[in-house]
Amino acid sequence: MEGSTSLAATGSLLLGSQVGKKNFIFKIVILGDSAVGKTSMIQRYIKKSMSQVYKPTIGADFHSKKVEITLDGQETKTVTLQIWDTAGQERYQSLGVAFYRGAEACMMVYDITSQRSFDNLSQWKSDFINKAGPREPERFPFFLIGNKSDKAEEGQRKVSLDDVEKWRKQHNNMPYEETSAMKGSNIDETFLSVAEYLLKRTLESETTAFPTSISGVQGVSRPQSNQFALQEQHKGQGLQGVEKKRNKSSCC
Ligand SMILES: Nc1nc2c(ncn2[C@@H]2O[C@H](COP(=O)(O)OP(=O)(O)OP(=O)(O)O)[C@@H](O)[C@H]2O)c(=O)[nH]1
Ligand SMILES: [Mg+2]
Repeated sequence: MEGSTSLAATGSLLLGSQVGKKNFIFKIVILGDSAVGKTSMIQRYIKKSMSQVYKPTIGADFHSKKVEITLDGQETKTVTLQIWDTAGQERYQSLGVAFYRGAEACMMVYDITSQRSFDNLSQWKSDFINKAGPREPERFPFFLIGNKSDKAEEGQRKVSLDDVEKWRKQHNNMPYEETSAMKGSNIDETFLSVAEYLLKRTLESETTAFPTSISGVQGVSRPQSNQFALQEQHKGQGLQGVEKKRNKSSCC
């Protein structure tokens, strides 16, 4: 099942659990300042289209998408992502508790042309931790996304990649990706890497007694902890990948 659901229908969801043998459901919360493109990213991912007219999200919306994932050496698993699109506008912030609870990953989005949206990330993160109350906040999987990468090609990047690198290092080497909901660049890949991470972590925790039975995601060598596995995986692809893209666009 794919699509969007009103909040009224969200009460009885099975979250973060394996249902039967092959169905995994993961709740992912997307947050960040107003107009950074959270809704657009989700629309692009689920519907393969987005609106250029800005319509602020009120409260939150939730969407679901099924993906098939094959980890190295594993049979294909079906994963259902429940993606919670939250409102960036200040006036809805008090609603956060209900929307954040039970999240298994958080995608923190800023707009690469808005310094303010980047400066507010730390506040968004601590607010999420306070409201969602994860058991081990320092190990909770946060992902940093710089959206509107299409504007970098037009020379509109305002947030320096050095600042991004510094910030993510201060935040436990948070994995970083750049996306353009407008062009559809790196959207599917970013959601997929979150889904792969969550699936891998779940499978590993189920087989702790047999630690050699699970290999890394996309060829990543066996991690010491799940979170570090992802960080290592992204270390080589995140900012360096961005750097490559930037060079490419400036050269051609
Ligand atoms: N150029 C460009 N514009 C984008 C991109 N993503 C979103 N936008 C535009 O940015 C505006 C805001 O997008 P939304 O997706 O509604 O932003 P939001 O983060 O959901 O905002 P709130 O719901 O208020 O929190 C819209 O006019 C989009 O068309 C992108 O990748 N590139
Ligand atoms: Mg929105």
